[in-house]
Amino acid sequence: MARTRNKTIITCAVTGAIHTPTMSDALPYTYDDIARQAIDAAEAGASILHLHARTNETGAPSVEPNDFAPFLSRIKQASDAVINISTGGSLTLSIQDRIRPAATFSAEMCSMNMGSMNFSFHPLAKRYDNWKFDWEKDYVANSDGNIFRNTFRDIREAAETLAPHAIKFEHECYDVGHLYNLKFCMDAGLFKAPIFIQFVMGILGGIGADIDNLVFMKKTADKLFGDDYRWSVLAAGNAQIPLATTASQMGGNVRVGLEDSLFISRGQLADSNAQQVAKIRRIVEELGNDVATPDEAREILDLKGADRVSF
Ligand code: KMH
Ligand code: ZN
Repeated sequence: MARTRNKTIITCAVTGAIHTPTMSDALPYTYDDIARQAIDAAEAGASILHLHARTNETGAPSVEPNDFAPFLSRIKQASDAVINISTGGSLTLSIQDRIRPAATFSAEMCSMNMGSMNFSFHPLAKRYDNWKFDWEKDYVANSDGNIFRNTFRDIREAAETLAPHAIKFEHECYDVGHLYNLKFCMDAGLFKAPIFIQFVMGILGGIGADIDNLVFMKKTADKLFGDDYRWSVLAAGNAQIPLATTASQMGGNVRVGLEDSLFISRGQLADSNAQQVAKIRRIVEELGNDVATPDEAREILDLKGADRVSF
């Protein structure tokens, strides 16, 4: 373990669906484009690929295993990156529907959202005029009234259903209270150390993306979990690269990808997921850290291995 402790794991969240309407032509939503961008992101240095699926015709969020299968198999053939399947799905779906893809494919990792919140991005509805698909404007505008439901009962149901698959969770914590939810669930025996926490920052409805808040999240996690956790930062929008840089200097790991930010620098849209991965990799390495390979990420996070997935 000591050999890999100073490595930075880069996760790339390739398409998203919960809060990522297709407001950039670079955002992949077809099977082919998701597969191609995921493979390119892995080649650029991402050792974990966090994946959602979309209905190819409409670009709408999908939790149908049939919408995951075409790109999962292609990615697996071309790359040894760890596949992390979202259980976030969409704001309007039940937990039973949302966990179906992770259970069907018995992935090495999947997300686990650690609390209910008004996950909102409604201000975007006023800022954009050109929507690619008909459903997008209403979905975005109505997010001010939607609860992203992740109750303790939901979390227990997801953890118990997925337990036989030995999936490592990316615990998405959008605020300090979610760390306490996670501690409660750990004490109840739902999750095993070492847990992997994603500090999610800058989502409206959750904690803001700034360094004071990151330090507070980290100190709180230290207090609650001691040495029993690994951590990473995902900051939405323009805060993505700056807070990932800070996290990497604090000993944490990083998540980038078009799911969380369509930008490569302030006001400039990214061309691809790989461009964001290459940028954070360059920064991480120039500042003195090494980037973890997929096998190093497996060792650090104690994953079951790519030979034990069902795709
Ligand atoms: N895009 C993140 C802010 C999930 O997929 O379960 C939320 C997310 C949740 O990644
Ligand atoms: Zn996601």
